[in-house]
Amino acid sequence: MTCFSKIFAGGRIGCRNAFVSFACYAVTLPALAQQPLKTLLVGVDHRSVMSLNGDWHYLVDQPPAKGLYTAEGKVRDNGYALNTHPNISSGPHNEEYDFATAPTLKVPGDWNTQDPTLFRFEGVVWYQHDFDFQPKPNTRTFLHIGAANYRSFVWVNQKRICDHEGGFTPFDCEVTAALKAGSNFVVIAVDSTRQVDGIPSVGIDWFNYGGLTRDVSLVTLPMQFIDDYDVHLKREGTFSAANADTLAGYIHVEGATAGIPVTLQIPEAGVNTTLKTDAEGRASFDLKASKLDLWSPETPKLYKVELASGQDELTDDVGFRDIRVDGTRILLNGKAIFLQGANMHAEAPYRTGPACTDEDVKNIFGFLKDLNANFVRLAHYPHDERMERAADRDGIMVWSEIPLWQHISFDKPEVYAKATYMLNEMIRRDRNKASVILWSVSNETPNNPTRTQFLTNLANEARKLDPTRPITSALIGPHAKGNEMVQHDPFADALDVVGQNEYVGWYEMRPEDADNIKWTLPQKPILISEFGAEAKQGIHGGKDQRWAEEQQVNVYEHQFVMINKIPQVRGLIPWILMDFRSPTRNIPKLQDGFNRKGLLSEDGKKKQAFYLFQTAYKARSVGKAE
Ligand code: GCB
Repeated sequence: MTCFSKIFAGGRIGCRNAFVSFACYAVTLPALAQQPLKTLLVGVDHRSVMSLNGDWHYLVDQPPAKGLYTAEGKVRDNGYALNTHPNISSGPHNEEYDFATAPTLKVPGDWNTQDPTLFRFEGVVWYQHDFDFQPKPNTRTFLHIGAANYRSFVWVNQKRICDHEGGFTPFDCEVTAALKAGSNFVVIAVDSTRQVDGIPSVGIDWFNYGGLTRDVSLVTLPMQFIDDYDVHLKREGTFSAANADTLAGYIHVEGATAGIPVTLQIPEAGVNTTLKTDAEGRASFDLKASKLDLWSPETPKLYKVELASGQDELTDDVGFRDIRVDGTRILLNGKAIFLQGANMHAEAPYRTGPACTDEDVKNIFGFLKDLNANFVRLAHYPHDERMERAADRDGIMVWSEIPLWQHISFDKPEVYAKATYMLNEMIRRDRNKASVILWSVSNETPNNPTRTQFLTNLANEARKLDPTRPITSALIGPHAKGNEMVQHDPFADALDVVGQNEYVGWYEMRPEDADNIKWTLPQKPILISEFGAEAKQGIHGGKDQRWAEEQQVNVYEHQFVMINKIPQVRGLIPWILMDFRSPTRNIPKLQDGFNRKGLLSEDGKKKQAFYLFQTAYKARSVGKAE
């Protein structure tokens, strides 16, 4: 095996380790996910649930987190998890903690922005919450956690229930046997410590918000219930708008044996059918609907899809559309499209902290609409499900990504298993969202054979999980040789749509050099998935004055000249819609802990570059759909 030592993302200094060499490992990567997906209920936000959002008591487990981990790194079951109380007035001294009198944090939310002493804390925080519950006979109850960053360990009434790794996808833990009538409590230890073998790994250019960052609820379901479904426009050999009336997919009933009836109704589309589960509890279908109004940014039509089996029923809002690649074109419902978008971290405008409320999402989509965008890249991990719901309703197309960002331990099979797990969780949660048109498996990873094999396997896994959407990734490099830039990353071969990140005019060369660059890029649809420059809102100056808004505009104007000369570019995704917190950005008075490449400041103030894009997108003056 050849040992490769490659330069990765060279030329950019400061925010990253630019030069990395890779050891030689002979690894056999599993072709498919090795672990079964733990329970993940699809469509929880469309079910009636008992919300556990609100005030949760918390305790900080100072590193090395002896409250959670033994010296050997095992998880303790006998400490804070028990939620016992100290003898304060009499009896022998016992416990050294007390959730009942501890302060509280709001859930959903991070701990960093709620407790000033925890602003930079990365480690273990314990959460505790009391709730009343009345079990109903013949039901099963799940604790649904929208996301907890990064590892979570869950106990209910002192029983260890489950754990989960991954900071941006939901998980459901069955708590039926642990619950009792009356008062109950849940204790969750959340560990935000970054790990070399984590996804993402230790180096990130965003803020590592820790905690129960998304909604938490209890979901009570009948013994047999619908846990997963996929209802989509069937992908035929060639797309024909006149014949776009066949729906396909499946409904899975957990706990069902073969022959259990499942009904699928979409009244507006004339669908009313009863299916039967197979031995795995899955009822597949392929059926004619009446002529459908297809989902598109111009007409984001959603249908009420009603599913029922036995005692369980669920209604979702689903759009139907066809997305595919044809040569270097991206076709939506058979029509070539050009994506006018912006990148976005899951950060709330005005208040910072993770975006996790309806208000946050409304603000973000307000900006996207104002920009005349039809597309958003939700970087660099799955965002709150509200984002895709809003995108479905508002007609904004979405790039959705798992957090394989830059330096990942690509040589380790267990990391591959984690990656497939996260991919499964992302696809399972969002496959019924018409707005999601691209699954991305990575961002800016170093070009070497181990990485390429890992990501190619992962791209194939994504395709297998969902054959209806193109697969993409954001590539980085090459370096300019004179005015030539040739993208030779072999991983592009495994992609349907190639994301090309480049920072000409900021991390390398001068803005005007962009005018003369000759790009050689794969003959596939290319999205310029990141480009831009920092500018601090309110600083004005000449077009070459770093940090001035005028300079950011200048970089983009030259980028537009360059991009207009690349025939297969099918989308623009400037980095980034809004300034975002990043602890690696430490120039006082300019950055102050924020990456300033936003078209908007973190408090929603528009920089001049916002207007540049607003005008260009309105006029459709940069790039062509075909
Ligand atoms: C990139 C990364 C993004 C960074 C950005 C930057 O290429 O994908 O996560 O924040 O550059 O600003 O350096």
